[in-house]
Amino acid sequence: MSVRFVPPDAIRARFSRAMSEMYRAEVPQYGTLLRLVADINAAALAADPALAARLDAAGERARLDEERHGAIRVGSARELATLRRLFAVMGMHPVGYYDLAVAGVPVHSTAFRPVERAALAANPFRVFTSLLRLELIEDAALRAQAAAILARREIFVPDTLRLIAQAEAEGGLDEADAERFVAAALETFRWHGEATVDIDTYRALHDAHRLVADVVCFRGPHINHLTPRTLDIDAAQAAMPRHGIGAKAVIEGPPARRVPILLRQTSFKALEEAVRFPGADGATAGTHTARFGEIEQRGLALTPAGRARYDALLAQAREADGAGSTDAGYAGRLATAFAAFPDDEATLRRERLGYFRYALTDAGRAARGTGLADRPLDALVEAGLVRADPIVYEDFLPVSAAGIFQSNLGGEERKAYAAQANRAAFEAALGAPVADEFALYEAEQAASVAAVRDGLR
Ligand code: OOG
Ligand code: NI
Repeated sequence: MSVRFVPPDAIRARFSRAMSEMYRAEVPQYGTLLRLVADINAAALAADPALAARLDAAGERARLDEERHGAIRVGSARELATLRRLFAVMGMHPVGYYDLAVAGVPVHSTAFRPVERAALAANPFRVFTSLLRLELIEDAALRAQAAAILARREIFVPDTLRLIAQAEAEGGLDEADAERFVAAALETFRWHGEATVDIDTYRALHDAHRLVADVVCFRGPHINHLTPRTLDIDAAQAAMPRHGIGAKAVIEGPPARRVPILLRQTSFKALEEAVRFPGADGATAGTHTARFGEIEQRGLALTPAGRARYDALLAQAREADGAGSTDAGYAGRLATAFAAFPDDEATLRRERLGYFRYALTDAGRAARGTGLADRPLDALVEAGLVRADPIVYEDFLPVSAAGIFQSNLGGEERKAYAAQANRAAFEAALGAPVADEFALYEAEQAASVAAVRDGLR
């Protein structure tokens, strides 16, 4: 192998930057969000040196300014499977299965993201990727029409397809081809102000579900938001109106806590944008609403036991009086429900509710060879020989994702589709299984424990 390949981490970092620049040019409010989040993060780090030191130690501080996720929606198995290959060139792999039909959104989804710790530290760019479930369109004629429109479109430019195949065959891309690849891949996610269908077709698909129109009526899966990561989402939520940005009513996910867990998210409502619809007698002017902005705060990854407790408490807050999550009392109900969830690291760790990365302290390194290697982990931590740092949650939350979708699909919570989750169908379309996110966190924790024990031996 004589060519020098650009590492996938570097291609991903370039792609993430290029997407961010494109979206900032397309949606100026996104630029405002980026500035707001940068200010809030700088203030949070200055106010909390311990947090800054910990993020430094975990390799998370450097990535913070670059950190964001995006979201796209596609319409066919071929599109999804090709995206899988495209993202693989950049070291992004499908993790997790999210069923959104239960929340009245006719899609199921995965997140393409780096999986190794070093890759996450280099650049954690993730793309939440949804596949339309055409079978959930009730009207058979409309369903067939949507399928026919999707079958005709090509969302990738020829260079993208060629360079994916080349990277697969040769094991990577050299500098010039990596550059070409990023530029070509970007084209798939660009906004098009011109629909591919006439306005009547758009309206019929829109009436089935706004999301169906969004996926079917355009040349490609325009990036619909990019989300920077903040260290203080409550400050971000409060700052949005001051910057002329209308925030959604409630922050999705867990309430504010001393130890952040999982993922909290807020967004601004999707923009109503001018679109031209082609027709026999020339184009018709109309609008489409899809693109928005979002901010997230990430915290401790929970174990299955922790997650089950989270899901139960969230359901309790949402279902009290059947009120859902949009009314004024929700924040209070959420805080009340989560009073039952431990909020200090030691308890979360001892009760195995969250995942931690373990490492020897100086005292621990000094204790090498003193017969402590097989002592219980909790005892080693309490003795100050081992430190435990939270492993950050790198994934998404289906209930939150549904809330984000809904706030951008006209506000109301929609009724669930009767259809079951169908992970097997999703993986068949993807052409690969999705990784189990819990297994990834578990493996990282286990590797850190093994390293600690080795270091003590
Ligand atoms: C994806 C919504 C989900 C998140 O952060 O949970 C999402 C979409 O609107 O396509 O991005
Ligand atoms: Ni998002």
